Amino acid sequence: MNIPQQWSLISDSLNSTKSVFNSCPGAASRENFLLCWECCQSPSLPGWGTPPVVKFLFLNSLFLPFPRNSCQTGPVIDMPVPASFNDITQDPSLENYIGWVWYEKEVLLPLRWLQGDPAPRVVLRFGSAHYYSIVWVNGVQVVEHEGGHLPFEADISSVVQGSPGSLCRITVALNNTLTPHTLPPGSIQYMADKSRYPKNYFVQNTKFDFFNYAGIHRPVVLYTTPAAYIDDITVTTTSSDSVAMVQYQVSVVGSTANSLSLSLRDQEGKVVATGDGPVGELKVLNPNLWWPYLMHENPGYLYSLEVRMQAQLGGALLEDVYTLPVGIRTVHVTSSQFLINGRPFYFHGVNKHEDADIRGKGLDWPLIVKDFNLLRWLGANSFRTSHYPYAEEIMDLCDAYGIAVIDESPGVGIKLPESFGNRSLQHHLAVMEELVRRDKNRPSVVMWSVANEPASELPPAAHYFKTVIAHTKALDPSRPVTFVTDANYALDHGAPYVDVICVNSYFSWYHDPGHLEVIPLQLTAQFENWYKTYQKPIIQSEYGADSVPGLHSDPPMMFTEEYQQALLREYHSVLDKKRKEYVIGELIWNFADFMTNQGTTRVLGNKKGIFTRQRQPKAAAFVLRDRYWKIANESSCLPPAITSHSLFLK
Ligand code: BDP
Repeated sequence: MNIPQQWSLISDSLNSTKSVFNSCPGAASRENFLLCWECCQSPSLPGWGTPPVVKFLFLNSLFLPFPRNSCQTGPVIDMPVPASFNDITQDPSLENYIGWVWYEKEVLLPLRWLQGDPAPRVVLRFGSAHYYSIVWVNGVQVVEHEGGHLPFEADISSVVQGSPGSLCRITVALNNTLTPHTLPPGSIQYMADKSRYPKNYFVQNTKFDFFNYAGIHRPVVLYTTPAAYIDDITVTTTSSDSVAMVQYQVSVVGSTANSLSLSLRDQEGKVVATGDGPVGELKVLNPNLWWPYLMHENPGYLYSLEVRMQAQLGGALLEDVYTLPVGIRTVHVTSSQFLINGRPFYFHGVNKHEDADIRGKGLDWPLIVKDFNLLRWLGANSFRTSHYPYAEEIMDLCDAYGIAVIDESPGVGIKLPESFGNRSLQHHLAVMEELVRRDKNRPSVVMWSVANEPASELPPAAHYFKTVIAHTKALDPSRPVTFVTDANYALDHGAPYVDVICVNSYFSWYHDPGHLEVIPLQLTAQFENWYKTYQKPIIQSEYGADSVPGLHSDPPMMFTEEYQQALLREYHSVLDKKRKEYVIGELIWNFADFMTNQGTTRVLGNKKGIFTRQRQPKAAAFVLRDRYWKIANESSCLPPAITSHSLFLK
């Protein structure tokens, strides 16, 4: 196979796969392709009990799978990647399956990837897999990774370069079991009562409210780099009226004798600054700043930083090139404001989920683009990645469209006392390292959220959140850090360490159900209590009500579209008063209906979406749309003439 051009194999109008590489320094300017897979359940692995057996065939449009001779035992199920495996078949045991599954795929690598002096470095990269993965290439274990939602990769050069011309077998064992020490945490409960449950019957308990989809959720790619390569780039920016500084740091692996040159281009392709060496500063005169959507007529302005490395290795001259989008912007928090480029920013946005019919949490371009069109229709300028890091492809579009992101870790449902111990803490720190490494250069990321609704009233939460937040700030001093709380303001042990108070409340839903009239009093008290205690700006990070589309009642009753509208309006009347003081944002729960575990309060999932799971608007979407455009119109910098029919294409 001949792949002459970087990206040519898989590029599309959105540069979708290129963007994966952009967020993975060390992977640019390289040949790459997506894989197709088989999956199967497995023999037993240490520490995880005896698993049943399931095999998947890893399907993908770019490469036809090789004949299914790689899995020698057990039944094989065709399985698309990226996708969750749960909703692909008609088998309820796979839908609710907990344990090991195995994916397998054979590919033939281009010969030139396997030869040369020095030969290129061949890397296998997963955008994410849920939750615990072990990967083998030709039977050799190449990487082990704990946790979903974040990428991991392995240098497989030494394994594949020994046998040019033969098939390369990639095998993945994946386990979706959650423990009190994973993120998110969970626990397995064996039902011992033999009169009520079959032998060895168990359930997985979790303290979060979304279906626990599993599988290989994001693209898997193979790519090459030279033997000496750019491993990482860190960029931060500062600016005054007419000058901006872009500080950079580049790390190279595989050679000490190398030279680095950098050039920064504007959107017209003009070089506006150049630099060299691993550390430095680029000066940009009259910069185009990165602004959020609806805060400027040209939101999401991105420069392009090209980093070029040359290295001498064993008599050969090696070159590696990486291109990073760079947005120039600053973020500051005062006691009552969130400032982007020195101007007050009000978050009028949503909470989302990665969730859809059939594909579960699997990456799906049509859905992603549809969601961005809906966000812009709504007049939303921001979202929180509730309750885990979203795909890099989504984050790329946030950078490009100017959607501000509160980037949340998978720290959701940390409720058990043992989940505040040192083992959990160390894992949480490692996850924050992975998240910051992945997203640190993104202008759209304006704040980190380390958790959602932990049991922060427990005393060990103080040390836990102090440590996680301090660690995150040490990794990235340029952004504020928070976690999202639903604890009482007087009892919260984590709140002293956050920069912004993010509070969830469900007045007249979970509390005083049906009593809309209590909202003004209770919400006002909520804001005043938090502000009096901490003098920090506050975001209403969740509020909302379930509604079943098509269900109506007047006067409004719970679960009707009218009740959802009325509840939102009650919240908005208080938010309108408090946003003049110290409330700096409101994020509806939720952008769209999403699947959950089955339960007596869930009718085919959580129905708090203002859009259905199929992305049709409920009545509440129009309430929110009027509101968000009204708020946006208060600033003088709207993009020109936006109508409901505009596609907002850039
Ligand atoms: C909040 C959680 C969110 C839930 C929501 C709800 O943060 O994950 O889905 O409640 O119950 O407390 O709808």
